[in-house]
Amino acid sequence: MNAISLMRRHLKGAAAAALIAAAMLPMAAHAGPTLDKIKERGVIKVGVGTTPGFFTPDSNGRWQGFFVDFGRALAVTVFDDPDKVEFTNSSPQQRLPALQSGEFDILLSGVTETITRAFKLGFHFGPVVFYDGQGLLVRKDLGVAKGEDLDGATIGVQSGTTGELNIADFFRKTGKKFTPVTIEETSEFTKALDTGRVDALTQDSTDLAAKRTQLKSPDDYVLLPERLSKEPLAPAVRGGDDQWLEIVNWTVFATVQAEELGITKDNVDSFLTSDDPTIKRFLGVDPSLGEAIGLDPKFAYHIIKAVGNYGEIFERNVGKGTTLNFDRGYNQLWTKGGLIYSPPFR
Ligand SMILES: N[C@@H](CCC(=O)N[C@@H](CS)C(=O)NCC(=O)O)C(=O)O
Repeated sequence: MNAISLMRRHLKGAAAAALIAAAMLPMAAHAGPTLDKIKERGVIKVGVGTTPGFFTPDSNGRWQGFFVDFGRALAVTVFDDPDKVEFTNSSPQQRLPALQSGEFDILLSGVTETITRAFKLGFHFGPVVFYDGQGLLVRKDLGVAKGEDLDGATIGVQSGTTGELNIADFFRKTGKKFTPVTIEETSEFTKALDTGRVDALTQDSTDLAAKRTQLKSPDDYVLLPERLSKEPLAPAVRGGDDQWLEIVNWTVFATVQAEELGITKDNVDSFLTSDDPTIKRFLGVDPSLGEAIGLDPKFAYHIIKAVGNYGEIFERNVGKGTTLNFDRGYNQLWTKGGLIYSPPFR
C-alpha cells in the first residue's frame, strides 16, 4: 500500500484531502543558507590549490584551470556571470577547516571523497569531476620501477592529504620501510625533490605530473605507472545545505549531459531549435524544468555557452595539446568506456 492510500484509510474528509494535496505538491525550491549568503555577497567563494592545468592564475591574475572552470560554471548557474566567483589558494591542510568555518562556499581543489570526510568531518561531495589515483614521482637515478623498490627511501607527502594514510598503508602492506617527510606548503613540497631532501614525492598522480613540469630538471624524475589508491576528486561543501549541494550537482551534470548530447560551446545555439524533447528540456527551451527547480530554466544553456561541456573543459585545461597531455582514461564519458555519467534532466 502506498503512502497516499494509507493516508486515505486513516483520515477522513477535508483533512485527508488537504494532506494528500500537500503530499502531491512539487517540493518548493526555497533558498538555503549558503545560496542566501552568496546572493547577498554577490560572489561565490571557492578554495583552490595551485597546480598548473587545474587551478592557476594567468599572467593577468585571472584564475584558469579544470577545477576553476567548474567554479565559473557555478557562478553562471547562480548569477549568469562566470566572473562572480572568487578563487583563493589554501593548502590541503587548511582548506577543509576553512570550508567548515565558512571562509569558502565550496572547495574545488582536488579533494578526494572519503567516508571519514563525510561522516566524521561532516562534508558533502558533489559529483566526481576527476578520477585520479595516488602516484609516486621518483628520482630516475634511483632506478626503481615500482613502489616496493623504494624500500628505505625518504618520501615527501603533503600534510592534510589522503596521501599521508595511503603511503603508510602501502608500506605496511608491502612490509618495506620508508621515512615520511610531511610538508604543508606546496612550494616546499616541490622544492624537497629539487634539493634532494627527499627521494620521491607521493600525491595524486595528476598533481605530480603537473609538479614535475615545475622542477628544475624535470627529465631527472619519473612518475611511476603504479597507482596506490583511488582518488575520486569531487567538489566539497559543508554538510546540511541540501539546496547548495543540488546546485553544485546539477551544474556539474549539465556539463556532462551536454557532452553526451554532442552540445558544445560553439554549437549550442544550433540546438535551440531542436525538436528533441530531451534537448528542449535540457536547454530550457521548454521551461518546465527550470521552474520546478527554482533555477533559471536556461541555466544549462548559459553554462555551456560560458565554459563548454565536460570534454571541452578537460581538453582545454589538461588534455591533448596542453602541457599535461592527459588521456581521458576513466574521465571519459560512460558511453565511451569511462566513468563520467549524468543522471537524466527530467
Ligand atoms: N586528493 C588528496 C590530495 C589533495 C591535494 O593535495 N590536491 C592537490 C591538487 S590535485 C593540491 O592541493 N596540491 C597543493 C596545491 O595545489 O597547492 C586529498 O583530498 O587529500
